[in-house]
Amino acid sequence: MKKAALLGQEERSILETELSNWALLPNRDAMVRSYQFKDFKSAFAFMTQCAMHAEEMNHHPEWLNVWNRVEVTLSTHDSGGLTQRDIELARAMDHCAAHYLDKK
Ligand code: H2B
Repeated sequence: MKKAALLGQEERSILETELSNWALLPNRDAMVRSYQFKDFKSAFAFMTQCAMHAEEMNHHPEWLNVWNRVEVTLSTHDSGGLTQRDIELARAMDHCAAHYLDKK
């Protein structure tokens, strides 16, 4: 598959608008967000739903779960940095999270 192009400056400004809960890492071309749910069950249900999306998109998060918290790092390994694929996965994850965060 052709390598996805790295995001340009213009495209990265979405991190200040729609995806303002995400932040750029200082030491790596990647974006991070932390989600906090009401308990482990919600956190894991969220992860299960995200896993299905990730597999469908063939784009996978780096993540860490500690009880009700899920820390996510997104970057396109094949391209060595942020691409549109990360934006799409971030959107999908935020969409899934909204469902569980509402029930906090
Ligand atoms: N996930 C992420 N985050 N970046 C990738 O470059 C990537 C992936 N590539 N999931 C896919 C799978 C690739 O490794 C397979 C071989 O298609």
